[in-house]
Amino acid sequence: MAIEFTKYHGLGNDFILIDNRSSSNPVITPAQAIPLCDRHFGIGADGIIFALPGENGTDYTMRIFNSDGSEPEMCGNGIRCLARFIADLEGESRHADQYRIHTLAGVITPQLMADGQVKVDMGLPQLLAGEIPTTLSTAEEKVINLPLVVSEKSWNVTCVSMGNPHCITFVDDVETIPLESIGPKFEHHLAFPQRINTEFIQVVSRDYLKMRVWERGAGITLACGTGACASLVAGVLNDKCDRSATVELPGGNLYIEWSATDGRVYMTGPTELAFTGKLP
Ligand code: ZDP
Repeated sequence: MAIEFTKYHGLGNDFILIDNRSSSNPVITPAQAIPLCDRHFGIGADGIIFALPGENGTDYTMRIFNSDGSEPEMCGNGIRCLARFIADLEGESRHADQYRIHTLAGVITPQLMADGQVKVDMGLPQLLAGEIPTTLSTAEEKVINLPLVVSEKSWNVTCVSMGNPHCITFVDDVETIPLESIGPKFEHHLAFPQRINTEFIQVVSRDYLKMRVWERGAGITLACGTGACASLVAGVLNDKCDRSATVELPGGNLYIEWSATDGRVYMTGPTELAFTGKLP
């Protein structure tokens, strides 16, 4: 039976979306996801996302496979695309502008805004080394501005989990970072038992950050929502930025806020439908 799919992207971070509402098991396996995500032999995407029936009283469940077939806990740009996809699927029968989505990182709540953007309650960041996870500190300690040797160079890193793990380094100029060569060395460093997403951040001002990312399981991408959230949190922990800021990524801008009131991180950004198609 032909499987229909829809391609969406958030700032060029692109995903194959599958309507999986009639079953709790993804209709595509991680092994099948790899060639589908391939940009030459397949559809081309940074990952594949399934809209599944809600678990634990939520509206829907999201699962995602990276382009290498691994399964991350969460995906910021992806959950914005998922919210738009579900709204499009529901069409006339849609009665809410907010969804409660079950993910491996807990319940995440995207909201469709009147201007077409999607604002997501990304939940609480986790900061303890044991939660990231990383061995850069003892399990109950935070990892803020600690040295990590990669490629014979010592980098000062801060680690934040947004459900998925992130390692953030502040640099003077993100353009000079040889992402292609050092990204994989961060990703597979022994200090990160679940591997890691790696962000390099240039602080332009206290409310404007410039970011480049090497994603776990996907490599260089044009944007990473969880990464932008983790980077703002890292900026606040290092007193380099305010609690809200614009994060400029190669694919465009996200607006991120770490609320002083409820401690949760809010991400606002666009999504766009690219095309629909059928798998043979
Ligand atoms: O944690 C990981 O393995 C990431 N590659 C997941 C995808 C993150 C994403 N780019 C985002 O926007 O948060 C989708």
